[in-house]
Amino acid sequence: MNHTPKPNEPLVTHIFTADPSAHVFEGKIYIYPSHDLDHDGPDNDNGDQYAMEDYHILSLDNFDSPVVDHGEALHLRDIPWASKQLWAPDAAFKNNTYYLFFPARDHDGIFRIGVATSASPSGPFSPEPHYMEGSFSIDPAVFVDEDDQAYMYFGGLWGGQLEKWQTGSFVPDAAGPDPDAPALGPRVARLSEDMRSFQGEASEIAIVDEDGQPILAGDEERRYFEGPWVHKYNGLYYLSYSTGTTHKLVYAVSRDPLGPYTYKGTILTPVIGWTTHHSIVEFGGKWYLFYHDCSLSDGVNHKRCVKFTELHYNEDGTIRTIDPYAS
Ligand code: FUB
Repeated sequence: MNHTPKPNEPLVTHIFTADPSAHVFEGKIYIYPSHDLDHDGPDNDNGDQYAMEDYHILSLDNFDSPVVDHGEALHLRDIPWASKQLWAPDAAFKNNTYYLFFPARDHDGIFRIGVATSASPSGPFSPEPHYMEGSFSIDPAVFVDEDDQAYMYFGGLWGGQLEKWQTGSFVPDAAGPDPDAPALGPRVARLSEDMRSFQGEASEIAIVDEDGQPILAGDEERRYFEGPWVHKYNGLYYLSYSTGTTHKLVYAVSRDPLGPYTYKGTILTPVIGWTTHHSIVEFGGKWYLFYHDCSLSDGVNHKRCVKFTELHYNEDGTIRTIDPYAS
């Protein structure tokens, strides 16, 4: 079951995995993925097919060592506020504690974001009894800056419900902006020192083109859909994300973690399957992209597999586009 991983091949094959958030903790690579379930239920734009119930954490001592599956780290049954759909998680380390951030639907069917803690990066994680106040939608990604300030980026359209929060409250029937209006941006919140709550309300991030004009909702090649990730390279903040309907991973850069971010280009061309979701991490002086596709299930959207590949910067700080199937 445990083998040495190869670039652009499934990291593990004994379970379906997706949405990898990779971090270097204690000198090893830890991957916090979704754990996709093998079922024949409905597949729709609301994301009902993503019916996940637990998390397994994976680790690698380095890229020449076997992948370890640390087993169940957190289960839906142990999260009092959550009813279903444990979607894309992320993890962070601060205060000598490991934090696992995760979205799930609450008992009213509304996506919220919760936090669980552990003394070990591999868990098991103990959830807080309530979701984080002021949280909504999906796909939390937590970035801890060099000054130790932590930020949570989050939000996703369609099944992720971001459109429904445009007024600041949940409006069940709300649609997205018109195609010629600015696209909805991901949300960002500063996290409190104990990492369990937002410091103030979340704000919307602006993503603009090279002329400073907002990326429009109809610009599906570039507009934000879901799966944010922020990393820092040469003093610049890189916000990368999925374009959803056009199935790309793209990025924008800023000198401020809160934005505005200027759109730059494509990181990953479309993969097999509808969703595309990723993280970027530095290990041993090289940069890596972790992503998923549906190759392990021959293209079933909710049976995905995590992969990795090296990521390269050009001298001007732009990222070279990756075709995951180029030979
Ligand atoms: O895994 C469920 C959802 O699919 C994630 O939250 C999205 O980012 C997409 O990958």
